[in-house]
Amino acid sequence: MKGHIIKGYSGFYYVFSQGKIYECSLRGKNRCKSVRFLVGDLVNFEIISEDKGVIEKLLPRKNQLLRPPIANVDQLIIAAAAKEPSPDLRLIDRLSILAQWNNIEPIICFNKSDLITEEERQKLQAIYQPTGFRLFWTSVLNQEGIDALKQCLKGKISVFAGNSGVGKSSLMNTLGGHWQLATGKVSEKLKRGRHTTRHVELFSLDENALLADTPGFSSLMLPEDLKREELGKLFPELMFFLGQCRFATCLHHQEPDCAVKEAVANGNIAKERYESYLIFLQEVIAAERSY
Ligand SMILES: Nc1nc2c(ncn2[C@@H]2O[C@H](COP(=O)(O)OP(=O)(O)OP(=O)(O)O)[C@@H](O)[C@H]2O)c(=O)[nH]1
Ligand SMILES: [Mg+2]
Ligand SMILES: [Zn+2]
Repeated sequence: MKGHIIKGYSGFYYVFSQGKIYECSLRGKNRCKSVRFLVGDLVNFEIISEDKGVIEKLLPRKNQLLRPPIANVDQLIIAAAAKEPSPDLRLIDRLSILAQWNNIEPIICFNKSDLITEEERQKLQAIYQPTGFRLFWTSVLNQEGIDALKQCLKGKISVFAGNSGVGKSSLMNTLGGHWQLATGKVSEKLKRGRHTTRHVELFSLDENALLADTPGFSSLMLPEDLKREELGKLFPELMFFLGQCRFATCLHHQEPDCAVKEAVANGNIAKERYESYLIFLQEVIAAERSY
C-alpha cells in the first residue's frame, strides 16, 4: 500500500491512503537507520489489521518545508485578510518567494472579502494580477469563493500560511467540516495554551485533498542560498522584461536604462511589488556579505 503520513504522535505515524487512516509503526530497520519521517511523506506500508499498519519504505520527496516541517507540498495558500488586519503585502511576497524556491505553487487567498468595497478589491487585484499567481477572494461569512478554493485543493497537498487573524483556521473549518480548529483572537488562544497550534498535521478534505494549517506569523527569512541575480526570477512579472535592460547583469536598482524600472514607471509592474523586490534585494545582498 502507498499513503501519506498525516500526523506523527507518540511513536506512531498516521498514514492516509484511499480515504482511510492507518495507525502505523515502523519496521525495525527504519527505526535504527534514523530515517526522519515528516508529515506529508509518501510511504509504502503493509496493512496488518483493520486500521493498523507497518511502514516499510520512505519514497522520494518532491520538496520539504522547514517551518512547518512538511514534505511534498504542492501548493502554498498564502492567506491574507482583505481587511482587519490589513494585508501585509511584504509577507505575501516573501511567502511567494519561499514557495517558488521550494518548487511549490503559490496561491494567494484574500479572505474577509465581505469587509471591503469593490474599489479596494480592484486595488489589490491590480497588484497581483500581473504576477500570474492564482488568486482567490473568499469570505467565511458569506461563503464567497469557498467552492472555488475547494476545487483548487483537490488532489493536492496544500499548506495555509499567513498573518495571525486572517482567517486560516476559519477557512479550513468551513472547507471541511471533519475537523474543528481553534479560531478567534490570538490573546484568547494563548490563554488556552500554545501547544495546540504547534504540532503539524494534514487534514483530509476528501479522498484526494490534504491540507495543513499553520500558526500565524509575521516575519519570515528569505531562503539562505538565494543569490541576488536569482531574485528577479522569483517575481514572474519581472521576467517578461529581463532581457530588455541595458546591462545583462542589471539588478533593476541603480542601473541606467532599466526596462524593469521603466515598467514600474509605466504601471506595467505594480510599485508595491517593486518595493518588495528592492527590500528583498538589500536583504539578499546583506546575507551574501555576511558569509
Ligand atoms: N468578517 C469576516 N471575519 C472572518 C472571516 N474569516 C475569519 N474571520 C474572523 O477572523 C478572526 C480570526 O480568524 P482565525 O481563523 O482564527 O484566523 P487564523 O488565521 O487562523 O489566525 P491564527 O491561528 O492566529 O494564525 C475570527 O474572529 C474569525 O471569526 C471572514 O471571511 N469574514
Ligand atoms: Mg489559526
Ligand atoms: Zn533592469
